[in-house]
Amino acid sequence: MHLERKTPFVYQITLTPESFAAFDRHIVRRLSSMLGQYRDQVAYAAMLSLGDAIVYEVYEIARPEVAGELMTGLSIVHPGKVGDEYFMTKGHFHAVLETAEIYYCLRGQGYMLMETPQGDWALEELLPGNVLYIPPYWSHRSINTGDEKLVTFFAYPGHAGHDYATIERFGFRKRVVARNGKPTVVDNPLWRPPEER
Ligand code: S6P
Ligand code: ZN
Repeated sequence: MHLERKTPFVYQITLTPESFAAFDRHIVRRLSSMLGQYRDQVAYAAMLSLGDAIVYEVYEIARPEVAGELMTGLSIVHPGKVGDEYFMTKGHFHAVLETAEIYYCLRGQGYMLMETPQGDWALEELLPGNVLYIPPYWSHRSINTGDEKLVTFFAYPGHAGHDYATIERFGFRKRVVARNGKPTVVDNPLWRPPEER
């Protein structure tokens, strides 16, 4: 456990089975925890009836959740689709909106969909070697558009916290779906501008 450590430490993100043992927490998000997040509810129910597939996993190094610390770890989004919509994370704002985050893509291919509380949106590609800087105020959701796992390293301030409720209720302004086999950005009809909420 890294929580109490007061001296520098190293851990590996070589993705060998042994390297995962370094992490303190392993969070597994399955299809059943994504209720209401995918546009095609019929496809969602049909897929869930066949089994509760893993959509993504998070490995974390535990550190005190206070300003001055950094939370780090790996996010792994599995390949797959619900209907024509790619597997993705729930997505969140940081509870302390004035906190940034870094993602470094190690493997796979996909996108980070981002949005501000005012409704500005952005999409950036996640490919091995890409470093994504997410400024304060931008909510974020990783999306796997490839056919292997999308693996990213993340680092964010210890006191950031998470607000999932806003995204659970309205989703993101855009969705990334497959059209003719290619990732395509479409509007999310359930989204509402802040002044209409
Ligand atoms: C946390 C950071 C990541 C995500 C992870 C899963 O601030 O952005 O560790 O937690 O990618 O996504 P989500 O939306 O389920 O937390
Ligand atoms: Zn975050």
